[in-house]
Amino acid sequence: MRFSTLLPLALAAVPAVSAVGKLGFALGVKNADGSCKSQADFEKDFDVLKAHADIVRTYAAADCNNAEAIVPAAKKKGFKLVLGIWPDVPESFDADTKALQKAIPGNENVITAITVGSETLYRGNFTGQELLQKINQVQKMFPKVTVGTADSWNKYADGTADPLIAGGVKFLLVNAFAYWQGQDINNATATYIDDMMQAITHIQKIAGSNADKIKIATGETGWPTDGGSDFGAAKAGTANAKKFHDTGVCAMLKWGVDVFYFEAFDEPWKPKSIGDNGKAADETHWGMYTADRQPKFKVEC
Ligand SMILES: *[C@@H]1O[C@H](CO)[C@@H](O)[C@H](O)[C@H]1NC(C)=O
Ligand SMILES: CC(=O)N[C@H]1CO[C@H](CO)[C@@H](O)[C@@H]1O
Repeated sequence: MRFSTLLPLALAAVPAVSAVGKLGFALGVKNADGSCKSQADFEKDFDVLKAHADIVRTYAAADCNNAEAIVPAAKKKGFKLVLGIWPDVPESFDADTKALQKAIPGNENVITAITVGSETLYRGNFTGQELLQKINQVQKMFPKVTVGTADSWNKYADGTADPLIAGGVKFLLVNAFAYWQGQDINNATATYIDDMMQAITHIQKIAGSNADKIKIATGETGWPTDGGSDFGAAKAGTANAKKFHDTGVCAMLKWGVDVFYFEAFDEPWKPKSIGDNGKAADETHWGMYTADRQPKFKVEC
C-alpha cells in the first residue's frame, strides 16, 4: 500500500538527470583465495559485468593497490570508475591519496568520482563538518575530478550530512539495505524506496536551488543469496535476491536514479562480521555472481 502511494511523490522528487538510471557495481579487489586482483583479474570481471553495466566502485585505493591495477583494466574494457579513500585513520588516508595520485593523473576520463569515506557518519567516526574538510582536502589534490562520499540513507535524512550539502559537495552516494533493516522480502522494495526518498528529499531541501548540481545515486544496495545469514525477518536466499533486484533495484533505475549493486561477485575470503543484533553475519554471499563469475540468477528488469 505504502509503495503505491509513494510512487507519484518519488517521481516528483527524483532529480531529472536522465530518463533511466544506470546500474553499476560495488566490486571487491581480492580473488576468492584472498590474493589481490591483478589487472587481468579486473579485466575478467569487466567482461562479465559489461552485460549489465559500465561502471564499478572500489573503496580504498591502496587496498591491494587496486587503483593501479583497475585503472588500465577499465581503460581497456571501456569502464568508468569511482575510486575511494578511507579517511578514518591518517595512515589509510595518506596511503589512499598517494595511490590515487599515482593512478589518476592522465586517466581522468575514466574516473567518474572519488569517494572520501564509506559510512563514516553512520559509524560516528566524523561529524559532517569534519568529513567536509577531508573531502575539500582531497578536492584540492584532484581539481579535475568530482569528489564526494558514500553514507547510510538515514545520515542524509536526519541532517548529519547537511554540512556536506551546504558545503557544495556534488557527489553523494546513499546506501540503503532493507535487509539490514530486518525487512521481510515482501516489504523490502517499499523500504528501499522509502529510504532513498527520505534521503533524496532532505538533500534537495538543504541544497535548494543547487539541488540539480548534486549527483545522487544509491551507493550500495542488495540482498544475500543462498548460504548467507538471515537478519530478523530478512531471509537470505537466491530467490529473494532476485526478487529484490527485479523489483527494488529496477524501480529505482526506472525512476532515473543510478544504483551501485552490492555486490558484483561473492567474496569468500571475507571473515564473518558481527551484525547489529550481536550475531555473526556471513558477508560472503552477496554477489550477483559467484566468486568464479558464474551467474546465480537471471537478472530481469
Ligand atoms: C514496510 O516498509 C515501510 C516503508 O519503509 C515501513 O513504513 C513499514 O513499517 C514496513 N512494514 C513492516 C511490517 O515493517
Ligand atoms: C577522526 C576519527 O574519529 N577517527 C577514528 C575513526 O575510527 C577509527 C577506528 O575505526 C579510529 O581509530 C579513528 O581514530
